[in-house]
Parts: sequence; structure tokens; C-alpha cells
Amino acid sequence: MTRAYVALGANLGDRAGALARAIESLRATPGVRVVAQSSVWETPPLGPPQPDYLNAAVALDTELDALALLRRLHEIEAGAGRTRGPERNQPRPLDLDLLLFGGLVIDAPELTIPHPRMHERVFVLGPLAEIAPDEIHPVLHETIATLAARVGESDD
Ligand code: A4P
Ligand code: MG
Repeated sequence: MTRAYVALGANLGDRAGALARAIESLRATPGVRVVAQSSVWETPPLGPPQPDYLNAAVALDTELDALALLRRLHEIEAGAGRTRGPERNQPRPLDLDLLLFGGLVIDAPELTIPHPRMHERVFVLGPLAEIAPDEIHPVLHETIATLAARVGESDD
């Protein structure tokens, strides 16, 4: 059993509904137990001009391996009408990113853990710090609370 953390984001359509349905889909996934869920944050978009996001984070205990969990996240995104273009940072009805998976460190094209940009982003660290302040980032060796406080201070 592995403790994993997933970031949720949505900035098109019924944003709150998309986050709620994604959490329901995770709850309904065999081998996945949702053990904590942050509040929902409304955040200004990082990237090109686009609508504001709703962001949240959940903690899972899972029997799936990291790649199987990622594939399940992609299925749930597709079910919310998400299509993938070549460009990053485009508006989307649902984005699910795998942030942490136990203490695992993976650097492969299909899956990088910890998520490579999580430590720079208030919209990830804010919700995550509500549910996992004492988790250690396995590459930076600092707690989520420390990383969240630091990113909250900077202007970018
Ligand atoms: N991939 C590799 N590692 C991971 C991982 N740990 N979790 C691969 C999820 N996916 C991972 O992702 C592209 C590929 O990355 C996937 O095929 C997967 O195998 P994607 O979800 O298709 O593309 P994306 O979402 O556009 O890229 P990414 O990197 O998730 O986007 P970002 O960088 O997360 O930016 N502003 C606010 N306020 N709130 C947001 O949530 N989100 C974005 C998306 C931009 N601005 C935002 C927000
Ligand atoms: Mg993504």
C-alpha cells in the first residue's frame, strides 16, 4: 500500500463539478482509497491568458503501481472531456497530476515523480499543505509546509 498525492485543476466548464466528479471516480477505483481532500482554491492562471482555475489536492492509499495510477488519472481526465494537444498550459476541463508516490523518485518521459514543477506552484503547494504539511519532498528533502511557505513569499 502506497500513500500518493494527486493535484486536481479545472478552468473550463463546470469546474467545481469536474473536481467533485474526479474525486468520486477516484473513490470508485478498485485498489484506491481517498484518505484526505483539501479545500478548493480559486487561482489565477499560470501561463497564457485563460480563465481562473479551481485547484485542489487529494491523498490516496493505493495498491496500484505508479504507472497504473497515472493511466487511471488519464482515463478520468478523458471522461471529463479532456483532449491533449502538443502545448502545455492550455485551458482544460480537468487536469490530474500525480505529485508524490510514496518516497519514489522516477524520471521517465511518461512519468516524472515528484511532479517536476510542483515545488514552484502555489496552486499545488497551497492545497497540498492543507492535507500533507509534514510529507517530505523526496528530491528537495524539505517538507511541503516549508516549500509552500517559500513559494507563497515569492512574486512569481
Ligand atoms: N507526466 C509525466 N509525469 C507526470 C506526473 N507526475 N503527473 C506526463 C501527470 N502526468 C505526468 O501531461 C503531459 C504528460 O506528462 C502526460 O502524458 C504524462 O504522461 P498533460 O497532463 O497531458 O499536460 P499538461 O497538463 O498540459 O502538462 P502539465 O505538465 O500537467 O501542465 P502543468 O505544467 O501542470 O500546467 N494555473 C493554475 N492556476 N492552476 C493550474 O492547475 N495548470 C496548468 C497546467 C497551467 N496553469 C495553471 C494550472
Ligand atoms: Mg497534467
